[in-house]
Amino acid sequence: MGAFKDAHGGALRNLYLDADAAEAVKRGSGGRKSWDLTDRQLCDLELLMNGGFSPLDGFLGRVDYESVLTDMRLASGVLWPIPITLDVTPAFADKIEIGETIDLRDREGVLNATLTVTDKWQPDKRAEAIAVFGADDTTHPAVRYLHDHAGSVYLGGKVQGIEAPMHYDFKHLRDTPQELRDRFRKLGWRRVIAFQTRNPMHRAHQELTFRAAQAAEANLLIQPVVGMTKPGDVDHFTRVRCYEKLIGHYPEQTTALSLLPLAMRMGGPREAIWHAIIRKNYGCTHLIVGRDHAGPGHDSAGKPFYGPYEAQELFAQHQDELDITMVPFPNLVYSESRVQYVAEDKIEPEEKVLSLSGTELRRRLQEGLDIPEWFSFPEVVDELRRTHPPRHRQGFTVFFTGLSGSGKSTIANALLVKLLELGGRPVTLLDGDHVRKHLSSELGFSREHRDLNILRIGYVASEITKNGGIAICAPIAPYAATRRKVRDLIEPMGGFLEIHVATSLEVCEQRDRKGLYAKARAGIIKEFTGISDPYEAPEEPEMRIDTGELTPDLAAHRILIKLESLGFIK
Ligand code: PPS
Repeated sequence: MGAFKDAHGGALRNLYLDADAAEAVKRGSGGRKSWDLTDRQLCDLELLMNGGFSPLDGFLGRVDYESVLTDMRLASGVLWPIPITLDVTPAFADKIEIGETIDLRDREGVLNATLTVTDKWQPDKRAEAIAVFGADDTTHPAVRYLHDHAGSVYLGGKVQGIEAPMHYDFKHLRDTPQELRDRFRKLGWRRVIAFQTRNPMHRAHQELTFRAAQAAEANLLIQPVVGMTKPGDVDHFTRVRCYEKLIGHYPEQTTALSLLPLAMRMGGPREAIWHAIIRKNYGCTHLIVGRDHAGPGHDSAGKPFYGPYEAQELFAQHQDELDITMVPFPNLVYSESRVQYVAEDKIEPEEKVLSLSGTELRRRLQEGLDIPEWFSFPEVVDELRRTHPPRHRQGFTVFFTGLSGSGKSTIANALLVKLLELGGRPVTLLDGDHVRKHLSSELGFSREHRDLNILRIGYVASEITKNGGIAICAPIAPYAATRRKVRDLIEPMGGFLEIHVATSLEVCEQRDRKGLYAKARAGIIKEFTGISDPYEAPEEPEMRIDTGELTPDLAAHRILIKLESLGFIK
């Protein structure tokens, strides 16, 4: 076979020490430095230790790293497309000597592994992004991760496994490569075709996988990624419940479901080859590669990062070297006249095709609208509806911003009462003054402290929103960037409405209900918003309220109408 098999005979790595040796390493950890693994590093470590990343036996050293970037191969010549690196902070790296062994721990402090450091270097992240992902464009999630989250120094070296990362969920669906290989052997499955997915599976996916398995005369392994996928994807808990429902739609005893704790990079063609090597390690003989495999979507110019069949093409070029066979698959679309799914390229010019985009599916879920049976199985849709209730049952946050004395609190209170009158969801008011008393009493009004204050409010509001409640926030929140962070925190959890109470400084100062403006002018209160501290007015709030024109009652009423039009109240 090809170089991959020659290099290590197709054998699985198992980096775990036996129980006694692991115990001894744990006891000796007193003098060693310790690195707290990020979520992504923990995913990578799990697959290094259990052999999912065979033939790797640790985090890449510099020579291997550079060779992976330029040639898609380890220095030994073995095909390996994605750099598996341990990124750390410069402060941590400075303390580490080459040859030193360090502990690798999860966020609870559990000792998962040790790393004997052979390499330490500062990577050229731009070069890495271009070599691996094709562009240094932070619209690509892995490029964004590389620049915004990954540490600036890489450590390389061999790993010794002490303890596998703990998973409390779906234990019955988690297998190591060795366990899956053993299961296939026990079941007599000699040909196994793997299907990789990070999305809920609908009828088209079921058809595609079933037909691919038939064509390859193989049993089917559905192996969804549950480590890290593309930000914004449906959470894995919901997806796995959907897959469990779907599995009943295959002929009995032909199909297995097993979860893969992989941290995807959305690296398209390179990622397809990586997925193949991993699936081979898990005992599969075939891998389905569809349209736009592991695609990250569009770049900052609005163009797709990779061509639709680029992953299939790169795979085909390396097929001889890979001890697993690609089963390329075109997109399937639903033909109304044939009442079945048909390969996209087999559709006649006049044939009517039904389709439902991801955006349309989300809209229908949000609005509680029908999702047709040709598109998905009713049990799968029910499962999706449980975690994606229609908007009128989701939580939301109304975030007021405006100068001191602009009328935020008065309108917020009016809105609170009107929402309580409507009933159905708990409502919490996080007013500026109240928060400063109960949540942020130690904070002042420097930019740093204001940001902390607003992020705390954002955090509490996001929890309320996530749990289906209503949060009304009414701080000054003078900085646009901080408000943006709060929006980013809350929007994935439910609704977010920014409301600018746009009362002018002159009017606020004229009213001066608390006498604060007079004190600010006299220099008694420092850093006072509007007088001696900036206020950045929102450019595109969901609503702007001019309290010169509207009474608080009417303002609150207008907000209710807005909420109704968005579907958040019925
Ligand atoms: S911030 O910037 O969002 O953290 O401010 P916030 O938490 O909303 O607090 C604003 C209330 O604190 C009083 N106060 C000040 N405001 C602005 N600047 C300075 N220096 C200041 N010192 C005290 C003021 O009463 C604000 O209440 P509201 O309800 O906005 O009038």
